Amino acid sequence: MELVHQLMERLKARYGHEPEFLQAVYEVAKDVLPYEQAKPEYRDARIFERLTEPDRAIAFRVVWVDDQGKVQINRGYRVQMSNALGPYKGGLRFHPSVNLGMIKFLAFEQIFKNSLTGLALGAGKGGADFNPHGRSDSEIMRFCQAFMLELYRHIGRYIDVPAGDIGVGSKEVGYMYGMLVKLRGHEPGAFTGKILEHGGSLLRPEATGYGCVYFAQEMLARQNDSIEGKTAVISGAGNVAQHAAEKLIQMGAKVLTLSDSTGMVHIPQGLTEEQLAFVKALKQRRGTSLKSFAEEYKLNFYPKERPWKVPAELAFPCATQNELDLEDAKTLIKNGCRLVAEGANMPCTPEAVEAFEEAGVLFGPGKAANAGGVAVSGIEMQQNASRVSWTKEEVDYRLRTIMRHIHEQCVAYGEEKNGKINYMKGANIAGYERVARAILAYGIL
Ligand code: NDP
Ligand code: 2IT
Repeated sequence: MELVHQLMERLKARYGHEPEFLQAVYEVAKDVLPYEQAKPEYRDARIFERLTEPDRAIAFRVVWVDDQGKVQINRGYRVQMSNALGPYKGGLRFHPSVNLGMIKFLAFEQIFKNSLTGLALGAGKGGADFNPHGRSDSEIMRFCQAFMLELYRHIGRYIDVPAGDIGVGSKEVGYMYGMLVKLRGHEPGAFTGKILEHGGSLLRPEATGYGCVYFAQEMLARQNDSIEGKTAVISGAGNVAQHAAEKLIQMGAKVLTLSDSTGMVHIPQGLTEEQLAFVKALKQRRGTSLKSFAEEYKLNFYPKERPWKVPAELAFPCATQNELDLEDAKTLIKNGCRLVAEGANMPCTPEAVEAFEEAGVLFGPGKAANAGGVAVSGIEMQQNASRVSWTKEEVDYRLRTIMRHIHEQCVAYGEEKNGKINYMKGANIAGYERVARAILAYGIL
């Protein structure tokens, strides 16, 4: 642990103002550095430490005109973290809290996640401090076009392939990809999360949420248990939360909550498909509140609250980072929670993760549990490369196979002496091992 401490001190001196990045590195370092020590080739090549420094970080100005005719100025980013396994790959986040440190944390997580998929995907992430809440469609279009006027220089199907994340769905991808087509011609493999007509893949919108539930199913199956009949709490009401809810309902679970940046809604009878359709329609417009969903169906809405006080057997944090802390973890454990699968990136604080592990709660870290999204992005790239479109069944089969494979790797690298699986450790080491082999073979670059 001395080694971990020394590395963190070095990084803190340089990046003390990037708390999420330091948190993400620490969570991997505590498992990977001791492992690396036992492998002289990797240790001497300082592979893990090299991975904490991005290949490059691009920051740029985005200027656009709002509906009132006023000039608006935002900051855009693309962090190209590692292309050891393939072109840089990862989403774009549009949220007022975006800064370089946040994008670095997400790009760093992406290294291990993308490696776990087994596909030829490097790691990157980007975004802007643009707040889409309350913006008109034409404002969002102009922002996306202005953003792409700079980003296009840095992306390409063999170089860097962006996709969506918070605040970026298929609509925003359409506007950005449209600008790329205008500037450079068709290159479907240079962007994923596209609509079908632009070369998108069936099931890409569903993939992160569905994959997260498939991963939870694998964790339960190893204990001869299943999702059917279980109660579940979900945070978030966006892409990941909606599709996690959809798959949980299909598998016979009862979804008791959803949440958004304004608060939490409690659904004691369990979310119905009709109610889910209402939420999907509501959230097509960014900046709308779940309060109107609660009003429509006479449900209780709790402003500013998160779902973790509602007793449930399964928990799926699917909104944002650090949205579930130690107190929340203790409450969930006290109320009988058996499994937590992270749909979001780093939604649980390190203290919460530790509490789950100590209490024997099955804990699926985001880099494993939410890898279904980037996996189907990889599958979209495969279809684009061969100019074919696979059926929903074909893509779903591939997604399930990849989630099962990720689970197997977590088990292989994360089994403790007592037979329990430390999924975080398993995901960190399995993800690292594949990247390390690739980097070592390139030589010192
Ligand atoms: P969306 O923008 O579709 O939805 C995000 C949801 O989280 C919204 O309900 C939003 O509230 C809520 N939210 C966002 N920020 C905050 C905040 N600071 N506090 C409280 N609530 C917040 O994004 P996604 O569903 O795509 O992403 C959710 C998470 O999943 C993120 O962590 C993302 O990195 C991760 N992820 C996404 C993947 C994808 O394929 N999209 C793949 C893998 C991980 P509101 O509705 O009020 O805006
Ligand atoms: O966090 C993530 O894995 C994503 N936002 C999806 C990335 C992608 O390239 O599909």
